[in-house]
Amino acid sequence: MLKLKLRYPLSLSGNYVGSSIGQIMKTTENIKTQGTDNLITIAEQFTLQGKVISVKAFGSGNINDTFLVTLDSPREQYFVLQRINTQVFRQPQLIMQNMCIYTEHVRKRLQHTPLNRRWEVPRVLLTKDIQDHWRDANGSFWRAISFIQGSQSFDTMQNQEYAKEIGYALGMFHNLISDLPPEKLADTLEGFHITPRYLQYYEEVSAKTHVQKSPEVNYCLQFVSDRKIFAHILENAKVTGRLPLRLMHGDPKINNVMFDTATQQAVSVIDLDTVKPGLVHYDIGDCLRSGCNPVGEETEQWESVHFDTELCQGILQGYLSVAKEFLTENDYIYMYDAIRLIAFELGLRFFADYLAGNVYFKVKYPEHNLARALVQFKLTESIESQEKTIRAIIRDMK
Ligand code: GN1
Ligand code: MG
Repeated sequence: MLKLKLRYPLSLSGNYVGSSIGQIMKTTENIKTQGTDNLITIAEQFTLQGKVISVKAFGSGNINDTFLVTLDSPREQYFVLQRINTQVFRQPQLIMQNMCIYTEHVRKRLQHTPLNRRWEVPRVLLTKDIQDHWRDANGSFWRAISFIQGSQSFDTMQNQEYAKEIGYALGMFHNLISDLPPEKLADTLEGFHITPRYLQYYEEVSAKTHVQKSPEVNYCLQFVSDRKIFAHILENAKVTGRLPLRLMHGDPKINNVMFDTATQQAVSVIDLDTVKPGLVHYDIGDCLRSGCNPVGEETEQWESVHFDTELCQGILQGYLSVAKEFLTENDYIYMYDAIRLIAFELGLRFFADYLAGNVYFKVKYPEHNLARALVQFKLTESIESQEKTIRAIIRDMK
């Protein structure tokens, strides 16, 4: 049905600055590429052993700037250097504080009850002055994290075995923090995954923006309009106590799970910036919306986007093999809604950002966020059309 290539010019009334979320501003300044010399100097702040050989752009993050640092040290050959986007994460020191509490908790748990397979937790690397971050002359916030040795991640699901491993990884992540009280961690990103707030932001933005109408834009406008009541489902369940506040990862998409290159087993969950109080359902939804979309979230072929229920079964099987013990009856009841909601929510976030002039997610071209929104909405449609099957998978797995 939607066949247009996204290459027509946009007409916006101006960049939308300020929102009910209160954290969204033009971030171009913040994502300027750094000169290589400069990057080496920054990496050296975190280099306690060896010499920096190279610093290269790494991964496909939409918010922070990430680099892989190569050292000539035999002990630790790589580490990950990141510039935190402080327009999004307004208090980056809270991220570091949370990471330390989280890491310490998991380290103790694993020491007390070792697992019978490899599991790694990324370590915060300190500067020469024993600080967990470094501010450059422009005020940018830099931090370094250990690289999980001999591991790699994937943007799309490889096969059914990987699906089980991705599920296992999220389950293990939740399991290891299920005894850490949620209030021990700070809120690093207020409003994150609160769908009604994204809806409110979207309504504010769309009221102020005159975007050129096209079949794609009309489709998105209608898509959101038809699901306004549904947007409240998880928040209502939270407010009424049907779903408890727990700790969550916040962004357990498929490429945040690291696989051992030799054993092909999941060995770590990375990207800990949004580990904070929330619902595990945000994570379950995010993991499934990214893991069960075989063409990946960056495809421009949104007609071929679909939700693969076999992969869904694999992920849930892996997840429940380690998460069963802390899940309640209500947790199962809301699983289907979580999968549908988080796909919809991400589409809504991309679409709102497109309307706002691409102020939050990094883009490669002006319609990038519209293309991403279409992918998530098509995925949502596919989830909705397979509701019975997905609910049956969840029911049979309890
Ligand atoms: C952002 O930057 P990255 O790629 O780790 C976003 C997630 C989205 C994801 C979609 C803090 O994560 O919520 O699901 O893009 N992170 C934030 O790819 O908004
Ligand atoms: Mg992330």
